[in-house]
Amino acid sequence: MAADQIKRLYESMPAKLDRARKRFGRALTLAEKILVSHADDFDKQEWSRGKAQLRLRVDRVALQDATGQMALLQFMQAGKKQVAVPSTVHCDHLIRAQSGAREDMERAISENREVYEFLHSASKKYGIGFWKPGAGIIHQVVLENYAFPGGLMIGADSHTPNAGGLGMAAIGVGGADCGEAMAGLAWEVLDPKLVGVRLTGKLSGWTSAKDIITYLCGLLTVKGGTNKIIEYFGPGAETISATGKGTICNMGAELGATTSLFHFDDRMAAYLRATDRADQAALAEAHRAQLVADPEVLADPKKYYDEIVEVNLSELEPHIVGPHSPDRARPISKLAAEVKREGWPAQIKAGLIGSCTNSSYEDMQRAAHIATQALKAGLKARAPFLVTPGSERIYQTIKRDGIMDTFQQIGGTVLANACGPCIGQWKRSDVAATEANTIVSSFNRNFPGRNDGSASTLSFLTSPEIVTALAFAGSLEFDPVNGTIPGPDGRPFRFTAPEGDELPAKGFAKGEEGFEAPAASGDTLQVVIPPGSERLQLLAPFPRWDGRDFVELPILVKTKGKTTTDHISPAGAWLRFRGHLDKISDNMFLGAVNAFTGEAGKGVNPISGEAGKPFTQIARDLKSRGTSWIVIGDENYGEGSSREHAAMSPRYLGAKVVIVRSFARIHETNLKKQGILPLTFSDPKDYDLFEQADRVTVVGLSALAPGKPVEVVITKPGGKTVSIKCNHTLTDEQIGWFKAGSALNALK
Ligand code: MIC
Ligand code: SF4
Repeated sequence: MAADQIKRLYESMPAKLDRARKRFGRALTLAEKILVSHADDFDKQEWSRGKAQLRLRVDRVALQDATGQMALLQFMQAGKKQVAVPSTVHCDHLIRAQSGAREDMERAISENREVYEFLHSASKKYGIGFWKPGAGIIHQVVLENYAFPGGLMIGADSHTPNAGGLGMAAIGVGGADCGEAMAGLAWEVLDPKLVGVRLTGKLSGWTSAKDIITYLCGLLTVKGGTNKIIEYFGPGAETISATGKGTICNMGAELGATTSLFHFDDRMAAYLRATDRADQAALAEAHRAQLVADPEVLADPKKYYDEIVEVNLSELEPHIVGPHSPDRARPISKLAAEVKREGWPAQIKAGLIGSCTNSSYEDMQRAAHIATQALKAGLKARAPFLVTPGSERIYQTIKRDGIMDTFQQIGGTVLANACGPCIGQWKRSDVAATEANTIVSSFNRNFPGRNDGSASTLSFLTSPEIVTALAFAGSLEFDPVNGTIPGPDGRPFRFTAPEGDELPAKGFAKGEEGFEAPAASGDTLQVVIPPGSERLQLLAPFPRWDGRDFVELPILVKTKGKTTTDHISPAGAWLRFRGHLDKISDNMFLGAVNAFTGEAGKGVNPISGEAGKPFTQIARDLKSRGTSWIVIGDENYGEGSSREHAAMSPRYLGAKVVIVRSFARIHETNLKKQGILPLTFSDPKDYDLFEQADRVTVVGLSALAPGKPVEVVITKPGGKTVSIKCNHTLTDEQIGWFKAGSALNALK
């Protein structure tokens, strides 16, 4: 974003903040400052945390190549000539890691040509900045180029909050939200509750920014942040680099938080300067007071935040989380005992560093510092070591400064500047698909099947420096802080704590930037979608609600336990169909655990009674018979990714209602946007009432109203009925989406 736009925002803020202080009768947190200064209409807006629906004007929209396809297809349906807010597309998810950066890139460009051409042509036509494959991962590129203190952005990716490292409120949303904001509509979100995290003490030694967030994941759990903004402050915050802050905010997504952010400080200004934005740094410094919370808030945080968490960084131990969930946390010193107790395979089969979460210069230097110690001692890495740099800038800089060389000397492979193994784009041949095996990474997510498509892989997450040390030990039972490993001479070898500069002393090196600006006028340009493509399919509108109640619908699936978007609509090899709704729907519920059988991905056809069929086949059969169906789900349903395919595929194949114990924020909105009715049991125990052969009726839909519970009647096979109450969070406008068949239909 150009400095003059930021200047305009900053100059408009004081009056808006004064108005808000008057109206609320108190001082403001940083999150509130950003929200009120981006209100579509401050005076008409109701402000009530956890209750009001905010209508906001965002400064920027970011899309990546996997979710961005649907976002753009939906934007195109709005019939606009140009995007209404600055927007970018980043080609990062579709590059498969196989044999190293150069070959992987060549393969990706040929395999994904159609998709890249579509994204490129649409970007050019509609005024969107285009970052080519290889330019870097969306969140790292946004941090380096676009994030700024006090801004508000949305992105079609759940880790968009990474920009909170620079004091921006950056929020992950579905593609439909992005399409609408790009079409010029206000963007809506539930007024979040505020969690204040007060950091004291100082990061040092082995402990890094990653440990703050992995510790908090354990403390707050994967749903602890739902519909909340997590705001970090306190003296400890200043001991964390801007990129370290980015890591913390990035993984706030693992808490389900709406977003996370830090108050503006000198470390942010230093990062802005190092990334060629001295003008923006100076602007932020000149407006410092409005880019942090008011002094009254810092003096008595309990009064202003709904919850307060205190973390003393001087006492924090390095942490590691996993397997299978990012909130399964413990200090690294406690892991060995747990590995034994649980019988997890101790041998580490791969160590992976980088990704959008931990790709900073500081991360790379600290990891290389560990590797250098081991090399000097004559040790060899005992597990394959893979590095995914977050951007071309990072790649060129670590190459220039010899860091890459160090990684290569330990036998590491530097992959393309892309998501790669983090999103299952990892072609692995060293273990069989069902072989239990352990990997460690510095990524942010570790759901089953995520990295290599195998649910038997146990994935642990920790800081890059700990991953590197573990790769030398080759064992999960090694505690690099307190333990030793045998040196080449048999004598015990002990690592010393990692060190690294927060910013490169010689500045960032630059390679081929990979950015392409849009055309000045796109009117005569065409968006390229080859006819008959198996990668891209224009969208047809979903049918309108017919005005009738849903009567005796069969249950396609009742899921048990964790049902993330990776369970509902897996990524990996399926990424190739992200622009083709019909084809991608073949992956629907592949990872979902059937509560009736315990089996993943398969169920019973409720009409024919045929058992052991993939859910998608059953759904297609029901659809061909004109029968709609419902989904029953557990806690935090739809956790994880922002991919709206997890809502669109069910909608496309006939889902009408999803009833769960609780929802993750982005997925609940995605369901609403696509015209599916998301309900929660008012008594979570009602989950147990649903059995395979039941039929489910939703009563009184024409009287659907905000805040009013809905009656759901379960009809048992013998005809007996049980009536329960369910809640929903639909606003008047969202009820309009439901009636129109989707938000997009309502817009037209
Ligand atoms: C992820 O980390 O799960 C992803 C892949 O980046 C997703 C987006 C997607 O599914 O394309 C996300 O986090 O939203
Ligand atoms: Fe890419 Fe992984 Fe980051 Fe998602 S979490 S944007 S897949 S690197």
